[in-house]
Amino acid sequence: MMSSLFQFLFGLQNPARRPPLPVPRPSSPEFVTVLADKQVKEGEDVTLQCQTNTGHVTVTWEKKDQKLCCVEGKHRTGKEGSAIFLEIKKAELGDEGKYTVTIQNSSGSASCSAMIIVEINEWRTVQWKQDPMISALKNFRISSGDVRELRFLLHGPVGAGKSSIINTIKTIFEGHQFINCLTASALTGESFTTKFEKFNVGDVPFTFYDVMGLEVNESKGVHPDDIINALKGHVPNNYEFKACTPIDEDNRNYILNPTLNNKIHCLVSVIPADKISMMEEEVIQKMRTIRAAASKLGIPQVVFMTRVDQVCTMTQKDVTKLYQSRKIKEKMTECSNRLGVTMNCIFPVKNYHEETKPNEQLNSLMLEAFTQIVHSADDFLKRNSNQQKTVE
Ligand SMILES: Nc1nc2c(ncn2[C@@H]2O[C@H](COP(=O)(O)OP(=O)(O)OP(=O)(O)O)[C@@H](O)[C@H]2O)c(=O)[nH]1
Ligand SMILES: [Mg+2]
Repeated sequence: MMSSLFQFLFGLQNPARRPPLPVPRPSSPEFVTVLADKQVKEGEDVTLQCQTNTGHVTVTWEKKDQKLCCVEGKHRTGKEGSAIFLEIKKAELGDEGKYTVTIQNSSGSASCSAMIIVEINEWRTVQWKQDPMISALKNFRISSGDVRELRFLLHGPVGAGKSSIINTIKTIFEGHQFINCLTASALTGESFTTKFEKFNVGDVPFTFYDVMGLEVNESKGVHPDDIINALKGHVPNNYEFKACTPIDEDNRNYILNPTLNNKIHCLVSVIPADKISMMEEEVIQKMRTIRAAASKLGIPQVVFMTRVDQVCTMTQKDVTKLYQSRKIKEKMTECSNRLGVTMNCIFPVKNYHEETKPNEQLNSLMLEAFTQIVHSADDFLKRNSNQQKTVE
Protein backbone atom coordinates (compact mmCIF):
# COMPACT_ATOMS: atom_id res chain seq x y z
CA MET A 1 0.00 0.00 0.00
CA MET A 2 2.78 2.34 1.08
CA SER A 3 4.97 1.33 -1.87
CA SER A 4 2.21 1.75 -4.42
CA LEU A 5 1.46 5.13 -2.89
CA PHE A 6 5.19 5.89 -3.08
CA GLN A 7 5.33 4.72 -6.68
CA PHE A 8 2.28 6.76 -7.45
CA LEU A 9 3.92 9.85 -5.94
CA PHE A 10 7.35 9.02 -7.39
CA GLY A 11 5.81 8.40 -10.76
CA LEU A 12 4.28 11.83 -10.68
CA GLN A 13 7.65 13.39 -9.92
CA ASN A 14 9.66 11.43 -12.50
CA PRO A 15 9.30 13.16 -15.84
CA ALA A 16 10.82 10.16 -17.61
CA ARG A 17 7.71 8.25 -16.79
CA ARG A 18 5.25 11.02 -17.64
CA PRO A 19 3.77 11.49 -21.11
CA PRO A 20 5.67 14.47 -22.60
CA LEU A 21 3.92 17.80 -22.25
CA PRO A 22 3.51 19.66 -25.58
CA VAL A 23 6.21 22.38 -25.86
CA PRO A 24 4.51 25.72 -26.54
CA ARG A 25 5.56 26.95 -29.99
CA PRO A 26 7.13 30.42 -29.99
CA SER A 27 5.28 33.06 -31.92
CA SER A 28 6.19 33.33 -35.56
CA PRO A 29 9.00 35.93 -35.92
CA GLU A 30 8.09 39.30 -37.36
CA PHE A 31 9.71 42.70 -37.51
CA VAL A 32 8.17 45.47 -35.46
CA THR A 33 10.62 47.95 -37.00
CA VAL A 34 12.83 47.15 -39.99
CA LEU A 35 16.40 48.14 -40.86
CA ALA A 36 16.73 51.65 -42.28
CA ASP A 37 19.16 52.74 -45.02
CA LYS A 38 22.19 54.55 -43.60
CA GLN A 39 24.54 57.08 -45.11
CA VAL A 40 27.80 57.48 -43.27
CA LYS A 41 30.99 59.44 -43.71
CA GLU A 42 34.18 57.46 -44.28
CA GLY A 43 35.77 56.69 -40.90
CA GLU A 44 32.58 57.03 -38.85
CA ASP A 45 30.77 54.22 -37.00
CA VAL A 46 27.36 53.08 -38.23
CA THR A 47 24.70 50.87 -36.65
CA LEU A 48 21.84 49.02 -38.32
CA GLN A 49 19.04 48.05 -35.99
CA CYS A 50 15.54 46.61 -35.93
CA GLN A 51 12.96 45.33 -33.43
CA THR A 52 11.28 41.95 -33.48
CA ASN A 53 8.03 40.77 -31.92
CA THR A 54 9.86 38.06 -29.95
CA GLY A 55 13.26 37.59 -28.37
CA HIS A 56 13.19 33.85 -29.13
CA VAL A 57 14.96 33.94 -32.46
CA THR A 58 18.34 33.14 -33.91
CA VAL A 59 19.81 35.96 -35.94
CA THR A 60 21.97 35.82 -39.05
CA TRP A 61 23.43 38.72 -41.03
CA GLU A 62 24.30 38.85 -44.72
CA LYS A 63 26.20 41.42 -46.72
CA LYS A 64 25.50 41.57 -50.46
CA ASP A 65 23.62 38.25 -50.14
CA GLN A 66 26.62 36.40 -48.63
CA LYS A 67 26.94 35.41 -44.97
CA LEU A 68 28.61 38.29 -43.16
CA CYS A 69 32.11 37.38 -42.00
CA CYS A 70 32.39 39.26 -38.73
CA VAL A 71 35.81 40.76 -38.24
CA GLU A 72 36.92 41.38 -34.68
CA GLY A 73 37.11 45.06 -33.87
CA LYS A 74 35.16 45.89 -37.03
CA HIS A 75 31.73 44.25 -36.64
CA ARG A 76 29.66 43.76 -33.50
CA THR A 77 26.33 41.99 -33.70
CA GLY A 78 23.94 41.57 -30.81
CA LYS A 79 20.46 41.08 -29.44
CA GLU A 80 19.03 42.91 -26.47
CA GLY A 81 15.52 41.67 -25.73
CA SER A 82 13.63 42.22 -28.95
CA ALA A 83 16.23 44.65 -30.40
CA ILE A 84 18.78 43.40 -32.91
CA PHE A 85 21.77 45.37 -34.11
CA LEU A 86 24.88 45.30 -36.25
CA GLU A 87 27.54 47.86 -35.51
CA ILE A 88 30.28 48.63 -38.04
CA LYS A 89 33.30 50.52 -36.77
CA LYS A 90 35.12 53.12 -38.87
CA ALA A 91 33.15 52.67 -42.09
CA GLU A 92 35.23 52.34 -45.25
CA LEU A 93 34.27 51.99 -48.90
CA GLY A 94 34.32 48.19 -48.64
CA ASP A 95 31.53 48.36 -46.06
CA GLU A 96 29.13 49.86 -48.58
CA GLY A 97 26.34 47.58 -49.79
CA LYS A 98 23.11 45.81 -48.94
CA TYR A 99 22.82 44.22 -45.49
CA THR A 100 20.16 41.64 -44.68
CA VAL A 101 19.15 40.32 -41.30
CA THR A 102 17.20 37.05 -40.94
CA ILE A 103 15.40 36.05 -37.75
CA GLN A 104 14.36 32.47 -37.32
CA ASN A 105 12.76 30.12 -34.81
CA SER A 106 10.79 26.87 -34.97
CA SER A 107 7.69 28.77 -36.12
CA GLY A 108 9.28 30.39 -39.15
CA SER A 109 11.63 33.14 -40.35
CA ALA A 110 11.62 36.70 -41.64
CA SER A 111 14.20 38.96 -43.31
CA CYS A 112 14.69 42.63 -44.00
CA SER A 113 17.46 44.60 -45.72
CA ALA A 114 18.97 48.07 -45.84
CA MET A 115 21.72 49.84 -47.73
CA ILE A 116 24.79 51.39 -46.20
CA ILE A 117 26.28 54.14 -48.34
CA VAL A 118 29.74 55.39 -47.41
CA GLU A 119 30.36 58.99 -48.39
CA ILE A 120 33.96 59.56 -49.35
CA ASN A 121 35.55 62.70 -47.97
CA GLU A 122 34.73 65.64 -50.20
CA TRP A 123 37.50 65.70 -52.79
CA ARG A 124 36.52 68.77 -54.80
CA THR A 125 34.82 71.83 -53.41
CA VAL A 126 32.04 73.78 -55.08
CA GLN A 127 30.82 77.24 -54.20
CA TRP A 128 27.12 76.54 -53.66
CA LYS A 129 26.19 80.21 -54.03
CA GLN A 130 25.25 81.28 -57.53
CA ASP A 131 25.21 85.10 -57.28
CA PRO A 132 28.99 85.74 -57.02
CA MET A 133 29.58 83.46 -60.03
CA ILE A 134 26.77 85.02 -62.08
CA SER A 135 27.99 88.54 -61.44
CA ALA A 136 31.63 87.59 -62.19
CA LEU A 137 30.50 86.14 -65.53
CA LYS A 138 28.26 89.11 -66.30
CA ASN A 139 31.21 91.45 -65.72
CA PHE A 140 33.61 89.30 -67.70
CA ARG A 141 35.48 91.07 -70.49
CA ILE A 142 37.05 89.13 -73.36
CA SER A 143 40.84 89.69 -73.50
CA SER A 144 41.01 89.96 -77.26
CA GLY A 145 39.35 93.16 -78.46
CA ASP A 146 38.82 91.71 -81.96
CA VAL A 147 36.59 88.92 -80.74
CA ARG A 148 32.91 89.67 -80.05
CA GLU A 149 31.98 86.49 -78.19
CA LEU A 150 33.44 83.31 -76.75
CA ARG A 151 32.31 80.34 -78.82
CA PHE A 152 31.80 76.91 -77.29
CA LEU A 153 30.98 73.74 -79.16
CA LEU A 154 29.26 70.81 -77.49
CA HIS A 155 29.74 67.36 -78.95
CA GLY A 156 29.06 63.82 -77.79
CA PRO A 157 26.84 60.82 -78.33
CA VAL A 158 23.14 61.07 -79.16
CA GLY A 159 21.05 61.95 -76.11
CA ALA A 160 24.08 62.92 -73.97
CA GLY A 161 22.42 66.12 -72.77
CA LYS A 162 24.12 68.63 -75.12
CA SER A 163 20.97 70.65 -75.83
CA SER A 164 19.97 70.37 -72.16
CA ILE A 165 23.27 72.02 -71.11
CA ILE A 166 22.44 75.02 -73.31
CA ASN A 167 18.93 75.13 -71.84
CA THR A 168 20.32 75.02 -68.31
CA ILE A 169 22.87 77.80 -68.92
CA LYS A 170 20.27 79.98 -70.68
CA THR A 171 17.86 79.36 -67.79
CA ILE A 172 20.50 80.59 -65.33
CA PHE A 173 21.31 83.77 -67.26
CA GLU A 174 17.88 84.60 -68.61
CA GLY A 175 16.14 84.04 -65.27
CA HIS A 176 13.36 81.81 -66.53
CA GLN A 177 13.06 78.19 -67.56
CA PHE A 178 14.47 77.94 -71.08
CA ILE A 179 13.18 75.08 -73.16
CA ASN A 180 13.56 76.39 -76.72
CA CYS A 181 16.68 74.37 -77.37
CA LEU A 182 14.84 71.20 -78.15
CA THR A 183 15.85 68.14 -76.24
CA ALA A 184 15.07 64.58 -77.12
CA SER A 185 13.33 61.93 -75.14
CA ALA A 186 16.11 59.80 -73.63
CA LEU A 187 14.64 56.78 -75.38
CA THR A 188 15.10 57.87 -78.99
CA GLY A 189 18.11 56.36 -80.70
CA GLU A 190 18.65 59.13 -83.23
CA SER A 191 19.95 62.64 -82.79
CA PHE A 192 17.26 65.21 -82.17
CA THR A 193 19.55 68.10 -83.07
CA THR A 194 20.52 68.02 -86.75
CA LYS A 195 21.77 71.55 -87.41
CA PHE A 196 24.81 73.60 -86.45
CA GLU A 197 22.79 75.89 -84.30
CA LYS A 198 23.96 78.97 -82.45
CA PHE A 199 22.57 79.92 -79.04
CA ASN A 200 23.34 83.21 -77.33
CA VAL A 201 23.31 83.38 -73.56
CA GLY A 202 21.33 86.36 -72.21
CA ASP A 203 23.36 89.54 -72.66
CA VAL A 204 26.73 87.97 -71.83
CA PRO A 205 29.24 87.49 -74.67
CA PHE A 206 29.07 83.70 -74.74
CA THR A 207 27.65 81.53 -77.50
CA PHE A 208 27.04 77.85 -77.67
CA TYR A 209 26.95 75.69 -80.74
CA ASP A 210 24.76 72.65 -80.57
CA VAL A 211 25.54 69.85 -83.00
CA MET A 212 24.01 66.58 -84.01
CA GLY A 213 25.01 63.62 -81.81
CA LEU A 214 27.71 61.11 -82.76
CA GLU A 215 26.51 57.64 -83.67
CA VAL A 216 28.11 54.27 -84.34
CA ASN A 217 26.92 53.93 -87.89
CA GLU A 218 28.87 55.81 -90.58
CA SER A 219 25.64 56.82 -92.30
CA LYS A 220 24.07 58.23 -89.12
CA GLY A 221 24.84 61.10 -86.79
CA VAL A 222 27.30 63.91 -87.34
CA HIS A 223 30.51 63.12 -89.23
CA PRO A 224 33.61 63.72 -87.02
CA ASP A 225 35.16 65.76 -89.89
CA ASP A 226 32.22 68.17 -89.69
CA ILE A 227 32.95 68.83 -86.02
CA ILE A 228 36.60 69.39 -86.91
CA ASN A 229 35.45 71.75 -89.72
CA ALA A 230 33.34 73.59 -87.14
CA LEU A 231 36.33 73.88 -84.76
CA LYS A 232 38.34 75.46 -87.58
CA GLY A 233 35.52 77.89 -88.35
CA HIS A 234 34.46 76.56 -91.78
CA VAL A 235 30.84 75.72 -90.87
CA PRO A 236 28.17 78.43 -91.23
CA ASN A 237 25.35 78.89 -88.74
CA ASN A 238 22.29 76.70 -89.31
CA TYR A 239 24.20 74.33 -91.54
CA GLU A 240 22.23 71.09 -91.87
CA PHE A 241 24.62 68.19 -91.20
CA LYS A 242 24.81 65.32 -93.66
CA ALA A 243 26.00 62.14 -92.00
CA CYS A 244 28.06 60.69 -94.88
CA THR A 245 29.36 63.85 -96.52
CA PRO A 246 31.17 66.42 -94.43
CA ILE A 247 31.05 70.02 -95.68
CA ASP A 248 33.83 71.04 -98.08
CA GLU A 249 34.91 73.98 -100.22
CA ASP A 250 32.39 73.09 -102.89
CA ASN A 251 29.55 74.03 -100.57
CA ARG A 252 28.61 77.65 -101.31
CA ASN A 253 28.25 78.41 -97.58
CA TYR A 254 31.64 76.99 -96.62
CA ILE A 255 33.64 79.65 -94.73
CA LEU A 256 36.88 79.66 -96.68
CA ASN A 257 39.00 82.04 -94.61
CA PRO A 258 37.74 81.84 -91.05
CA THR A 259 38.83 84.42 -88.48
CA LEU A 260 38.94 83.99 -84.70
CA ASN A 261 35.29 85.10 -84.73
CA ASN A 262 34.33 82.00 -86.75
CA LYS A 263 36.47 79.50 -84.84
CA ILE A 264 35.53 77.54 -81.75
CA HIS A 265 37.39 78.68 -78.63
CA CYS A 266 36.66 75.70 -76.38
CA LEU A 267 35.45 72.17 -77.10
CA VAL A 268 33.11 70.59 -74.58
CA SER A 269 32.74 66.81 -74.79
CA VAL A 270 29.45 65.73 -73.26
CA ILE A 271 29.21 62.26 -71.73
CA PRO A 272 26.14 60.89 -69.94
CA ALA A 273 27.25 59.34 -66.63
CA ASP A 274 24.63 56.59 -66.80
CA LYS A 275 25.61 55.46 -70.30
CA ILE A 276 29.40 55.72 -70.32
CA SER A 277 29.83 51.98 -69.66
CA MET A 278 27.52 51.09 -72.54
CA MET A 279 28.97 53.54 -75.06
CA GLU A 280 30.17 51.80 -78.21
CA GLU A 281 33.92 51.88 -78.79
CA GLU A 282 33.27 53.39 -82.22
CA VAL A 283 31.63 56.47 -80.73
CA ILE A 284 34.45 56.81 -78.18
CA GLN A 285 36.93 56.53 -81.05
CA LYS A 286 35.15 59.33 -82.96
CA MET A 287 35.34 61.50 -79.85
CA ARG A 288 39.03 60.76 -79.45
CA THR A 289 39.64 61.72 -83.12
CA ILE A 290 37.85 65.04 -82.58
CA ARG A 291 39.76 65.69 -79.37
CA ALA A 292 43.07 64.93 -81.08
CA ALA A 293 42.20 67.44 -83.84
CA ALA A 294 41.28 70.06 -81.22
CA SER A 295 44.60 69.47 -79.44
CA LYS A 296 46.44 70.00 -82.72
CA LEU A 297 44.61 73.30 -83.18
CA GLY A 298 45.46 74.28 -79.58
CA ILE A 299 41.75 74.47 -78.66
CA PRO A 300 41.13 73.82 -74.96
CA GLN A 301 38.89 70.88 -74.09
CA VAL A 302 36.84 69.82 -71.14
CA VAL A 303 34.30 67.10 -70.44
CA PHE A 304 30.87 67.78 -68.98
CA MET A 305 29.53 64.58 -67.45
CA THR A 306 25.73 64.88 -67.43
CA ARG A 307 22.88 62.87 -65.88
CA VAL A 308 24.77 62.42 -62.60
CA ASP A 309 21.42 62.07 -60.82
CA GLN A 310 20.84 58.88 -62.79
CA VAL A 311 23.83 57.05 -61.31
CA CYS A 312 23.75 58.09 -57.67
CA THR A 313 20.66 58.30 -55.47
CA MET A 314 22.57 60.34 -52.90
CA THR A 315 23.30 62.97 -55.58
CA GLN A 316 19.74 62.73 -56.90
CA LYS A 317 18.42 63.64 -53.46
CA ASP A 318 21.05 66.27 -52.74
CA VAL A 319 23.34 67.51 -55.50
CA THR A 320 25.73 69.08 -52.95
CA LYS A 321 26.82 65.52 -52.02
CA LEU A 322 28.18 64.96 -55.52
CA TYR A 323 31.85 65.09 -54.57
CA GLN A 324 31.24 62.73 -51.65
CA SER A 325 29.81 60.02 -53.88
CA ARG A 326 31.93 57.01 -54.70
CA LYS A 327 29.68 56.20 -57.67
CA ILE A 328 30.30 59.61 -59.26
CA LYS A 329 34.05 59.28 -58.74
CA GLU A 330 33.93 55.83 -60.37
CA LYS A 331 32.04 57.23 -63.38
CA MET A 332 34.52 60.12 -63.71
CA THR A 333 37.42 57.66 -63.59
CA GLU A 334 35.74 55.55 -66.28
CA CYS A 335 35.22 58.66 -68.36
CA SER A 336 38.85 59.66 -67.87
CA ASN A 337 40.08 56.20 -68.95
CA ARG A 338 37.80 55.80 -71.94
CA LEU A 339 38.30 59.30 -73.38
CA GLY A 340 41.92 59.68 -72.29
CA VAL A 341 41.41 62.93 -70.34
CA THR A 342 42.67 63.85 -66.90
CA MET A 343 40.23 63.98 -63.98
CA ASN A 344 40.68 67.74 -63.49
CA CYS A 345 39.18 68.33 -66.96
CA ILE A 346 35.97 66.46 -66.10
CA PHE A 347 33.02 68.37 -64.63
CA PRO A 348 29.99 66.44 -63.47
CA VAL A 349 26.82 68.51 -64.02
CA LYS A 350 23.09 68.12 -63.67
CA ASN A 351 20.65 69.69 -66.12
CA TYR A 352 17.13 70.91 -65.69
CA HIS A 353 15.02 68.08 -67.05
CA GLU A 354 11.93 67.65 -64.93
CA GLU A 355 12.22 70.55 -62.49
CA THR A 356 10.17 73.64 -63.21
CA LYS A 357 11.53 75.81 -60.41
CA PRO A 358 14.99 77.38 -60.25
CA ASN A 359 17.45 75.40 -58.16
CA GLU A 360 20.47 77.26 -56.77
CA GLN A 361 22.56 74.12 -56.17
CA LEU A 362 22.00 72.84 -59.71
CA ASN A 363 22.86 76.32 -61.05
CA SER A 364 26.01 76.59 -58.92
CA LEU A 365 27.34 73.24 -60.13
CA MET A 366 26.82 74.29 -63.75
CA LEU A 367 28.25 77.78 -63.11
CA GLU A 368 31.48 76.33 -61.69
CA ALA A 369 31.95 74.27 -64.85
CA PHE A 370 30.91 77.17 -67.07
CA THR A 371 33.34 79.60 -65.36
CA GLN A 372 36.11 77.11 -66.09
CA ILE A 373 35.35 76.94 -69.83
CA VAL A 374 35.01 80.73 -70.07
CA HIS A 375 38.55 81.15 -68.70
CA SER A 376 39.92 78.35 -70.88
CA ALA A 377 38.36 79.89 -74.01
CA ASP A 378 39.73 83.31 -73.10
CA ASP A 379 43.22 81.86 -72.57
CA PHE A 380 42.98 80.35 -76.06
CA LEU A 381 42.16 83.80 -77.49
CA LYS A 382 45.05 85.40 -75.57
CA ARG A 383 47.45 82.79 -76.95
CA ASN A 384 46.16 83.23 -80.49
CA SER A 385 46.26 87.04 -80.45
CA ASN A 386 49.83 86.83 -79.07
CA GLN A 387 50.77 84.46 -81.88
CA GLN A 388 49.22 86.81 -84.40
CA LYS A 389 51.20 89.74 -82.96
CA THR A 390 54.42 87.68 -83.06
CA VAL A 391 53.77 86.86 -86.74
CA GLU A 392 53.15 90.57 -87.46
N1 LIG B 1 18.01 62.95 -65.35
C1 LIG B 1 18.64 63.74 -66.19
N2 LIG B 1 18.23 63.80 -67.47
C2 LIG B 1 18.91 64.61 -68.30
C3 LIG B 1 20.02 65.39 -67.89
N3 LIG B 1 20.49 66.06 -68.97
C4 LIG B 1 19.70 65.71 -70.01
N4 LIG B 1 18.75 64.84 -69.61
C5 LIG B 1 17.71 64.19 -70.44
O1 LIG B 1 18.39 63.38 -71.41
C6 LIG B 1 17.65 63.39 -72.64
C7 LIG B 1 18.58 63.80 -73.80
O2 LIG B 1 18.97 65.14 -73.61
P1 LIG B 1 19.29 66.12 -74.86
O3 LIG B 1 19.72 67.42 -74.25
O4 LIG B 1 18.22 66.12 -75.86
O5 LIG B 1 20.54 65.36 -75.46
P2 LIG B 1 21.35 65.75 -76.80
O6 LIG B 1 22.77 65.40 -76.50
O7 LIG B 1 21.08 67.16 -77.18
O8 LIG B 1 20.72 64.73 -77.85
P3 LIG B 1 20.74 64.78 -79.47
O9 LIG B 1 20.53 66.18 -79.92
O10 LIG B 1 19.60 63.88 -79.85
O11 LIG B 1 22.05 64.21 -79.91
C8 LIG B 1 16.48 64.35 -72.43
O12 LIG B 1 15.36 63.58 -72.09
C9 LIG B 1 16.90 65.19 -71.23
O13 LIG B 1 15.80 65.68 -70.50
C10 LIG B 1 20.43 65.31 -66.51
O14 LIG B 1 21.40 65.94 -66.04
N5 LIG B 1 19.70 64.48 -65.71
MG1 LIG C 1 20.37 67.95 -78.97
